[in-house]
Amino acid sequence: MTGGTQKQQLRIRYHRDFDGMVSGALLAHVLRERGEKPILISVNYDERKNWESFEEGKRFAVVDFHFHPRAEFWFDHHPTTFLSDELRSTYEASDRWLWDETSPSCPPLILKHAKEHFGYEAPERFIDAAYWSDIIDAAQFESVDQAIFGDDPALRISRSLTAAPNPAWVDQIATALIDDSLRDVALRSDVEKAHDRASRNRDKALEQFPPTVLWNRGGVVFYDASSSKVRRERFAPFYHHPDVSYAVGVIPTRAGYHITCGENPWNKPTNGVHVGEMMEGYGGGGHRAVGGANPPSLAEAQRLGEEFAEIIENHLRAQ
Ligand SMILES: [Mn+2]
Repeated sequence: MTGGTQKQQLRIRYHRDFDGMVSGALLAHVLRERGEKPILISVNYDERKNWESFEEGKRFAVVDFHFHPRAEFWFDHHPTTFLSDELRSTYEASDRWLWDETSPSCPPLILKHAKEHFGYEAPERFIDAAYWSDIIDAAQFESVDQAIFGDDPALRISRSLTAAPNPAWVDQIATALIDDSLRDVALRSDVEKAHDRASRNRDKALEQFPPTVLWNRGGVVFYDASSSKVRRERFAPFYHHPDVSYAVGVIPTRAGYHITCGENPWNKPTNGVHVGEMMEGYGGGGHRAVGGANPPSLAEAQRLGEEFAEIIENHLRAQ
C-alpha cells in the first residue's frame, strides 16, 4: 500500500425483512474474514427511483434486493431483480455477484457461493438462520398456526420487524446477527418489546378481519380491508377460512390502494392459476402463488379486485 490511503468502509445494503437481514449479517461475516469492516444499512423501496445514482461514490454491496451494476458484491433470489433489460444484460455471475431465482430465500445462495469461491466455513448459527429464511420467505410454514403464532426465535425476530420503531433499529438487529445466534438476538429486551407490540397488532388484525369479508365462494374468499383502521395480518384470511384456496383483497398502500391475491399454502388448489401473470393484466405482477396490482382509485380497486376473485372462482369451478 502506498501513501496510507485507506479503503472506504463497505456498506452492505440489505432488504428490510428477515431473509434480507440474515443475508446482510452473513455477507458481513464472510467479508470480515477477508479484511473488511462492513456496516449494515437497510434499503428502502423509494431508493429505486434514483437507482442509477444509488450510493454514488461509495463502496457498497446489495443483498436480497435489486441488481446494481456498481455493487461490489450482489446476491439476490428475486425474479424481478433487474429494473431494466439493460441492467439484465449487464449481469454475469462472477465471484462477486450471484442471482438464483430458484432459491426460496437469499442466505442459502450466499452460503453456497462463499464456500465455493472463498472457502468460507459457516458457523452453525448461519446454517440455522438460512434454514429459517427459506421457511419465512417462501411461506413454507407447517401450518397457519405456526405462521401466525410460531414461537421459534426466527419467527419472533421476523414478527418483531413488523413493529420496528425505526429503520436504524432494524440495522442494529441485523448487526447483532453477525455475531449472535437467533436465540440470543430473540432474547434481547428490545426485540421482546417489539415482538410484544407486533403480537398485539396481530391479535387485533385477526379480530378485525372477519367483518371485511364480502364473500367466500367456490374456494375463494374476497375481502375489502381498504379502511386504514383495519390492521393487516398476511395469513388472517387462511386462519379464518382454512377451506379456501385463494384470498383476494383490497388493502390500502401509502399512496393509494392495492389488490392482493395469495394462494393458501395449507390448502393448495389442484388446478391453480398463475397469480402473478394474471395480475400483469391489471398492470401488476408477482409470483405464481402471490401477486398484486395498484389500480388508480379505491372504486377501481374494489371493482377489479372482485372481478379478479370471480375469475379465479370460475376457473376453480370449471375443472
Ligand atoms: Mn427479502
